Amino acid sequence: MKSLLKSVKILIYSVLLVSACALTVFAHERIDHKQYKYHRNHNVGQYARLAVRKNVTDLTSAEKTAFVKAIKTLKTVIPAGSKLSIYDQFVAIHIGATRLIHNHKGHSNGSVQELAHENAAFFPWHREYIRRFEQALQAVDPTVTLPYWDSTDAKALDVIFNDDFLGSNGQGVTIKIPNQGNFTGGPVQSGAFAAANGWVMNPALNIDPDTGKSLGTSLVRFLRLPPASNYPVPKKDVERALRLNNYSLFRPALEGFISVDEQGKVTPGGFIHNYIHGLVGGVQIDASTRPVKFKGLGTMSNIPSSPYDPVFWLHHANVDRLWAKWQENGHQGSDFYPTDGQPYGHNLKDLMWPWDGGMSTPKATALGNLLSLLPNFASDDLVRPIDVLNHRKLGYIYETRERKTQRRF
Ligand SMILES: [Cu+2]
Repeated sequence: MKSLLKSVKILIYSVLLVSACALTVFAHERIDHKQYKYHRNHNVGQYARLAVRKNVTDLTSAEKTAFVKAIKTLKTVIPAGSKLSIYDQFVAIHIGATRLIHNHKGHSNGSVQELAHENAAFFPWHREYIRRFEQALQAVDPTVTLPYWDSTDAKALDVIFNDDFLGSNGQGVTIKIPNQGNFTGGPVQSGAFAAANGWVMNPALNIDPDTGKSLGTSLVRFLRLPPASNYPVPKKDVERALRLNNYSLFRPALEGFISVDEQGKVTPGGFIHNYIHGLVGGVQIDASTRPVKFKGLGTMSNIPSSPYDPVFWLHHANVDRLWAKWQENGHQGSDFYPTDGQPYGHNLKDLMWPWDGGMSTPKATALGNLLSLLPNFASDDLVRPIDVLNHRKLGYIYETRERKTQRRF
């Protein structure tokens, strides 16, 4: 397998988010950055190799340690000229993608609200976003790749939420749920992502999307708080979504706004991707309102700032893996992505903010001017959904159970 991979000439695209300034910051850490200066559609010859994303339950303890260490390095390294660490810059980008866009040059449809969720670009935007994060991790430690959290895997929950990896449930807050009992959550207080161990969030980037107010500086989890208490996600739910042939049904089914049964009947709700955000962060239902209101309690369930919980990357690697699986299973290429009819940024050949050459700018948040916190993107750093349809061209693959077995022979 390895020699096969070596012999394959790979077109690797992508430009490191980490700016030249950030690279000088890293220089003293004896990292060869030349290796990571990939350029879109250039054959990078001897440096070409595919990153292999593994199931989190297959990571060795050394791999877990290296992943956590690389994340924590990104959390502390502040590129020259920036107010934020590289990690916090990534959070700011995610928030930017969820904010109202104005200054939308040359497009009448300037009222786009969401560039990364609730519409077609959900998959391509996050594919590009987490790949850049993975490359930032690799600039710290070239051996690190993003693990994925297969949420149908019963074992994964205990592997992830453990003090030897991403830390456990939050503590200190008790929530009484009528007829169901008392449940605990709150700030994470042990492991590498506890505030006491240096995981302190920027309060201006940890925002309640409903009120615009800050949610503070601590990573907060309410693991398995009802109603998002069932784990694992039923395999048949994911398989049913993967059988949908139409992107405009497959996307909302996997993102988790609807479920579609065998007869094609659509039921709204919170499933697969959305459900897992709630299972980690905790959601409460206000049944007194119509429509029923969901209130996110923890970091993962407040979508704009959710990358502050490091499990975000594992969850979205899995979402991306499932999209890749759907694509490889007869839904490949631009025939299976909407060409037009979507809000700007979501069509096949629309540029996706922030890789749009400065065409759009995010609205300020209630807590300040987000623009001043974002990294600079080069005017030729442009990405459209069509550019990311084939994940192998971005330089990575997923290790599946089947591939693992093949390797043994
Ligand atoms: Cu997102």
